[in-house]
Amino acid sequence: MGYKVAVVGATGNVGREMLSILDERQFPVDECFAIASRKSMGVEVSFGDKTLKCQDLEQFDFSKVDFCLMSAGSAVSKDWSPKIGATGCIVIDNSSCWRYDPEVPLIVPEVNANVLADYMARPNRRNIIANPNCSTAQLVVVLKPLHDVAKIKRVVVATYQSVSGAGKEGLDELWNQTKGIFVTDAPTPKKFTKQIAFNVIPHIDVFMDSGDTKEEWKMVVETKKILDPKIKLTATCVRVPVFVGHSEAVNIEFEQPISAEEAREILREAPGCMVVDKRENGGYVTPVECVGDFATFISRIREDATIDNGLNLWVVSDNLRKGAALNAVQIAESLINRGLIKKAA
Ligand code: 11C
Repeated sequence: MGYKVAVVGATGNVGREMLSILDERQFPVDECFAIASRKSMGVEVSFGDKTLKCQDLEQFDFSKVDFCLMSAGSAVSKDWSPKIGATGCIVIDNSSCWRYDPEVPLIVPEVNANVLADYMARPNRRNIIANPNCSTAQLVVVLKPLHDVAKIKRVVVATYQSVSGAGKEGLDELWNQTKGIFVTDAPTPKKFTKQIAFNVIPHIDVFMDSGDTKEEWKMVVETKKILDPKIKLTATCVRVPVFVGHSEAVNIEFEQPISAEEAREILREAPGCMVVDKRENGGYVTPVECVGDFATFISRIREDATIDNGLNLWVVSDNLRKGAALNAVQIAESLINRGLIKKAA
């Protein structure tokens, strides 16, 4: 008595995580379909203890499924998400293609799942729900419970983003360069603009006219759409030689006073958050420790004495999970738990 789910982009890093998370969370799946481009037809992917053979996106009948978890890049989403949505299937889209469309809800369930009821009541909805960028998802999960108590005025964030955010090519480039530096010569950068092994690069996505990168712009626009348009946010997004797990150094200015101890207590109770904050050697979380976890970890919670009502935090999460696959599955769970979805015939 479950649902039929299609994962589009099933051979990619995020697609594989989607399949794994559906199984780990015992999502009520009656039937699961792995969908990919024609060149990956027949490729096998794991779904729990089963193996699924990829089917061709162009040939698949989406009218027979309830949910389509879409992670095949913006170009595919632009073309396919509206077509799939038109069949009645709910598309949860992980690309940046639909996020900024005012008709499409952008959802992080711990923050704004309440928006879903209005959306599902709209007769002319396109059946597309957007997943945010990974660096935004983990940030807003932490900002929301603090905002509810002390109202956030301004956020200054610096990110330390893993290469898996750039897909398999990003992972391969870090691996090959790291080996190359010791064994022969480091291969010339292809996916990244400069050497990523033993280096950091203050550039993710394209440059905008303002001088910000699009990754930085996304953090601003998405935080406003998901949490509160009044929050001012400025970001510097940096690629670091870490395989999986994005980290963020976050400075927050609040309207009302809030102590580090109060923030720690609030975050301990907050959905999706896990506080690990001992003021001793190793009493904080680093990206390698968050891999494979569902939580967003918060460490180094302390007051910023240079401003009124200021706090500093260190936030770490698995970017392929909370930043992508987990959030998408949670959106589907929210629709089910709120009684907002009917099963496909
Ligand atoms: C990165 N955040 O780490 C990007 C990946 O808008 O969904 C995800 C891009 C997006 O490179």
